[in-house]
Amino acid sequence: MWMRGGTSKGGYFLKDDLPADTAARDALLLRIMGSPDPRQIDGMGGADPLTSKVAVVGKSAREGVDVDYLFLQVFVDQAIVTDAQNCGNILAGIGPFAIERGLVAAQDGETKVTIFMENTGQIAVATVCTPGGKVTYAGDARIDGVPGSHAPVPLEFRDTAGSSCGALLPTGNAFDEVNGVRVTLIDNGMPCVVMKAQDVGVTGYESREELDNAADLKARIEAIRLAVGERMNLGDVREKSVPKMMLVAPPREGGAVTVRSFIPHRAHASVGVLGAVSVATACLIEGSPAAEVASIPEGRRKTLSVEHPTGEMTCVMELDEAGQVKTAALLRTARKLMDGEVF
Ligand code: NQM
Repeated sequence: MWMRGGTSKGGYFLKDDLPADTAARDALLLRIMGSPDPRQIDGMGGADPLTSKVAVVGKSAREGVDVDYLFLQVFVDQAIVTDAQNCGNILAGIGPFAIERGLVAAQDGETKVTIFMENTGQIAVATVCTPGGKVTYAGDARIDGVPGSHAPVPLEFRDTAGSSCGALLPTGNAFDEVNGVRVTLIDNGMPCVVMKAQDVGVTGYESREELDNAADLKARIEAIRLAVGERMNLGDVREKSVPKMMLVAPPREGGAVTVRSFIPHRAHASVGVLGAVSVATACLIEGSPAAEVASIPEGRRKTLSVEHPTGEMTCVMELDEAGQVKTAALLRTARKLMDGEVF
């Protein structure tokens, strides 16, 4: 099934429909997407990392969990398929897909689907609109970066800290200095390097195109990324799509912070879901570069609007008594685009 999940798009497969051998599976997925090729002309990929994504879904044997979800990023112009990152946008389509494929029984009204995210070993709960026991994609919810309105798919994340890096702050520091730039190395569901846009010579309000054309900036950011891989417990990140590089600036539209992200070699058209959660978390860390530019409301339940190139993404964060983020919730939508056979 081909679906849009949040602001991304990709192929959703039943685990049993793909080869069990990883090398054979990856070779098939490269062929399906048309990679490696900058235009992905001989495949389904949209010549953009945001539309060259795959979800592998199966019924879960874990207690209290409905389905297991493995996310795979298929590189556009390199023959790489990586499971080194999760994806909260593609996650938005998992609940509807699981119900459509009969992995989860739908209730009348709405159906909660508990999802084990295999990439990071964590749980998310999606609420899917199922009037009359059938998935509907129609509704009034709007998310920035997607035209029109659709059925809401609220997502709730628990205990995402240290998903891939082993700790929220893998170096234990609110910031580290790398190549002369103060950066927060953080992972609250997505490994991210968060720095002030002005510290790398931009405003943080640039468009995706402007950032994608800024060759010097990209080279500087990539040098920082390669330098921090080991420190973030991610190893050699040359062929990985993490960490994501996050450039923050003060909000301009009444939100909490503005972000421009590299994922990691192209600028994001909006912002990733878990990427936004990780940036919002960095804003709550005293002494971090993000905290210096962010505007944070009082209280243990914080609604943080993360402004991005095509609008904003609202993260609702619950903090515990020690001020640590306990849960994060976001609104996404998803839509079934095609159900059939791919070659
Ligand atoms: O951070 C793009 C996306 C993502 C990831 C990326 C995402 C997340 O927008 O949870 O959703 O960062 O590669 O789909």
